[in-house]
Amino acid sequence: CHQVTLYAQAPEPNYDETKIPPYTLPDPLVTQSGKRITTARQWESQRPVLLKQFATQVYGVTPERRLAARYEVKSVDSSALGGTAIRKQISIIWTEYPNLPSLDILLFVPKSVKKPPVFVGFNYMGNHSISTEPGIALSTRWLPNRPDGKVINNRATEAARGVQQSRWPLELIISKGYSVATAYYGDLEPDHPEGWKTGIRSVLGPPTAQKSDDWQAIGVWAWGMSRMLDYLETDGLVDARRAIALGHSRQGKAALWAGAQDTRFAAVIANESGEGGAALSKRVFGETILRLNTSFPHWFCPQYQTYNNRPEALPFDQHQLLALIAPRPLYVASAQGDQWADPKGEFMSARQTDPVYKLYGKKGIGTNDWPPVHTPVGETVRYHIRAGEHDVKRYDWEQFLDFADRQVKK
Ligand code: GTR
Repeated sequence: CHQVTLYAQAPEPNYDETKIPPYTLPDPLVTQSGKRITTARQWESQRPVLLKQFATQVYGVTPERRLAARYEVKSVDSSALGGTAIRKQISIIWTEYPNLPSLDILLFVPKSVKKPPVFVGFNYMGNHSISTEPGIALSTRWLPNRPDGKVINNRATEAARGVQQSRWPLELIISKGYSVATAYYGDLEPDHPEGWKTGIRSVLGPPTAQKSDDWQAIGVWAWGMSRMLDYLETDGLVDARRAIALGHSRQGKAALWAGAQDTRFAAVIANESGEGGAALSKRVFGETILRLNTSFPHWFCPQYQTYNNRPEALPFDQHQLLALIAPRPLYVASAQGDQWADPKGEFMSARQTDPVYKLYGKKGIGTNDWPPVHTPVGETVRYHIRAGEHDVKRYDWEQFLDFADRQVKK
C-alpha cells in the first residue's frame, strides 16, 4: 500500500555525523520580516506568530471550542503507597457526548506536603500499568497487544498491572514531595490511524474536513494535558500553579506542544522526544520527518508531510518550539542507546534557546559542548544524556526531581 511504498523509498537513516547535509538554523531572535528581537516584550509579541507556524505546519490547529466537562471522583484512598500518599481516581466526563470515553486521571499526592507541585503526564499502557496497587482501575480501553500476552485482543488483563512501573518511581517522587497526575493517552485517541474515530477528534475538528492544518493525535494529546490541568486547578490537594508537563517520546512531543501553547504549565520535561519533539529537523540524523509521517500518519497535520525529505524548506526548526517554553524551566533528556531520536540534535536544539532565556535574565544550557553520559548541564534549560536504551529510568527521574527542586519548588 501507499505507506509501505513511501517507507521503502525513504533513504536509509543516517547515523554518520560527516554525512549530515549542511543546514542553517533560523535565529530565534530574528522575526520572519528580518527584525532583530532585543527585549522580552518583543519576543512575546513574536510568540503568537511562531505558535501559529507550528500549528499550521506541524501539529495542526487546536480547536478553540471548549468541551463541556464534569469531574467524577471515582475513588480516594488515603493510605496508598504504604501510607505515604493519597491516591485519587477522577474521570473527566464529556457531558455533551455521553458515548465518548472519559479521561481517567490517576493522582498520587504525598501526605507530608500541603499543596505540592504536580507532574502531569500521560502513560502508554493504562493507569494500572504504572503501579501494582490493586485499587487502581484496570483500563477497559483499546491497548496495543503485548507479546507477553498481558494485553490480548487489545484489552488489558490483570497481569498487566505494573508493567510500566519502572517508568514511574512513585515512592521516590512522593518522598521528594511531589504529586503525579497521569492518564492513559488512548482515552483521548487510541494510537493508530483509525483511532480518531473513537476519540476526541470524532467530535472536535474531525479530519474529514481534510484541511492541511487539521489537528491530529499529537495535538489531541497535548490538548488533553491542558484538560488534566483544568481539573487539577479545581483540586485543592495540589498546587496547579506549579504543574510540570512531562512526557516520554511521542508524549514528549505532545508535552512540548502542550507547554508551548498553555503557559499555565510552570515547566516542561521532554524525555527522548526526538523528531517532531526536541530534535532539530534540519539536522538529518536518525528519524526524519518522512519516516515519522510514514510510520505515524495520524500524528501530525497534513501540511507537515510537505516537508518529507525536505526539512531545509521548513521556515523554522524545533529549537523555536523549545523557545516557546521560555522563560519557564525546560528539561530535555536523551539516551545514548536512542540514536533514532538524535541525542546530539536534542542537545543542540536546547542550546539554541539560550538567547531567548537570556532576554529574561535566565541562564539556559550555557555550553556548546555536548556533555558525556550522566553529566547534566544547564540551569533554567537543562539537558542530560543517560546510558542505556529508549525508556524512562530512575536516573532520569532523579535528575528531573533535582531540577524541579531548584526551578519549580522554591
Ligand atoms: C518511535 C517513533 C519516535 C518516538 C517513539 C516512541 O517509533 O519513531 O518518533 O515517538 O516511537 O514514542 O516511543
